Amino acid sequence: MANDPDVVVIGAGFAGLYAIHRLRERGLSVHGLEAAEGVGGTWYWNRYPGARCDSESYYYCYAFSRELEQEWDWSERYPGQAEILSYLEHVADRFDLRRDISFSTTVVSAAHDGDRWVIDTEDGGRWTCRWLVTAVGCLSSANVPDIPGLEPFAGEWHHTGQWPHEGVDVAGRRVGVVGTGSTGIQAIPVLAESAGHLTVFQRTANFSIPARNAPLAPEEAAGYKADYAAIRELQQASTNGHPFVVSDVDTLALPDDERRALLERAWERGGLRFRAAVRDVLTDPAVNEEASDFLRSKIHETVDDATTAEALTPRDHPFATKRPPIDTGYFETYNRADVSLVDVRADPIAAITPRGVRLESGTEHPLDVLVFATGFDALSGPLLRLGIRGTGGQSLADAWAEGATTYLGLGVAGFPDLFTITGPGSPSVLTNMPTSIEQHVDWIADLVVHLRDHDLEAEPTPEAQARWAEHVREAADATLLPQAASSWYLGANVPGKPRVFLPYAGGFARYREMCDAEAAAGYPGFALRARQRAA
Ligand code: N01
Repeated sequence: MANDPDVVVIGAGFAGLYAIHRLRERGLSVHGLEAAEGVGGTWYWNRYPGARCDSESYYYCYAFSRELEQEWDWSERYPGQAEILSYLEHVADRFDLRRDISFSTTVVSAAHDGDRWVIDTEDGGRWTCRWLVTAVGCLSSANVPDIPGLEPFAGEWHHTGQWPHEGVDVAGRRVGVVGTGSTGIQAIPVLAESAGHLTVFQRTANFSIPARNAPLAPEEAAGYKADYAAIRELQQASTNGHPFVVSDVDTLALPDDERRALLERAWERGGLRFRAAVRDVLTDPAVNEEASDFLRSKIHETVDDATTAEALTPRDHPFATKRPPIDTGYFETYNRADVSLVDVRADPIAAITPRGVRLESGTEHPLDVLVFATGFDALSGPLLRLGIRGTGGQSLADAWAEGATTYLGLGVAGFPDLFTITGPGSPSVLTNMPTSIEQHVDWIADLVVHLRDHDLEAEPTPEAQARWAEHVREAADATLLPQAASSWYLGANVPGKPRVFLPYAGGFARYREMCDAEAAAGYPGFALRARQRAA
């Protein structure tokens, strides 16, 4: 298959590794192209201090191999970056995936020539294939704000998603962090431990729930291993791909003390389960306000200085309408004498100077190290970077000029035989990613086999795509999610990006059923055509 496999998979993180394995199993020749020097995707790049998964280890992993589930031992309730990377390296070796991956190979363009995809790489390589599968992740395109003066900054600066492998020495130095999303909230307490002084530049105060991370006791780990069949069933039937049952308690009907006790128990348990403990939290404004108020009160209980506590208290969006971070000692960090909070909503960053950060008021914060925990051009960004062109040379960037639209998050009208794992319009980032990834890969593999067996090509019909876009919008509007004006779910974090709610908020189980129905009905949302072979 000299540079011409049946399928090219771009990316070798959770999605790409499983796609290579699964497509191979189905008898296809597959090759992976990966920009990094190794496997891991998100977990290869995000090596910032404190990087850890917010899903628990026993279910933030593949479910496709019962042997793998039993063999691998997680050491903590929430797996750290290095442990997840080791896991993915183990998967790559165990399933002999590396022989079909080119590393340090960045895709610069991918064009459909009427018959095949032609993929060019930065190093001058060219690959052709019938089916192109993108496994580029949803949060892999770093968003470094365009603040004047970054070039002449005399200190060093880093984006958390491109953290140097050798680490960054912050010991005794003046460190600034811009951003208080999930990443900033994980990094800030760890950076504070060794920095000489840490300054946090906060634009939007965020809710956060204690992770309550701990070593995984051998009996607990053994319990999960014994129970995997039931755990996987729960995940498949869930809204978010987590093995939690969402509470059926009507919290508003409870007396005040019982409601408070319920929230306290959820707080003590910690993690993303807090959200599942409060029924209707994302659909009923009154329920949400109770939970939001409870979390605000915890910030005020934790942070000693009342002014700092209030500055850290979110009042502009309901709880969980932005992706809820979970933390280890985040709010407590602001009680340290060597940590200060700067409200850059009140006094925005005007420029980076050679010495540090200057605010619009003229105040300058001298820094040795500046950390951008400023997030990503999410979901559509990683796909737009690939330089994809479909029928008639139309670019994906043009097709998505008004916002990213897909059919089921899996394909785009005008782009034949292109399949997008966890693309815009899929549940992806609203779920436990490995669960969504496996569902997508299995579904794509079935479709590709169908196309191979019947010598067809496929692309979504414009009608099916328009219906799906409308459904994605309705699903978001049925929740409180669009109320967070600064959310990356809406593209609001990237200047000039169209405001479209990108992930599918209708729930994982419902989505999976719709995908299954699409396949069972013979793919009515796709135009299936006899292949037009090039002369
Ligand atoms: O990025 P974010 P993230 N000036 O976009 C601020 C996943 N994740 O990397 O809210 C000043 O959430 C921005 O402010 P605002 C998870 O899905 C998972 O933290 O736009 N500030 C915000 O505070 C998560 O949601 C895990 O006003 C600026 C922050 O930067 C997603 O990744 C761990 C600014 C960006 O927050 C993204 O999280 C970490 C500017 N010009 C992340 N531009 C695990 O589970 C942006 N900000 C392991």
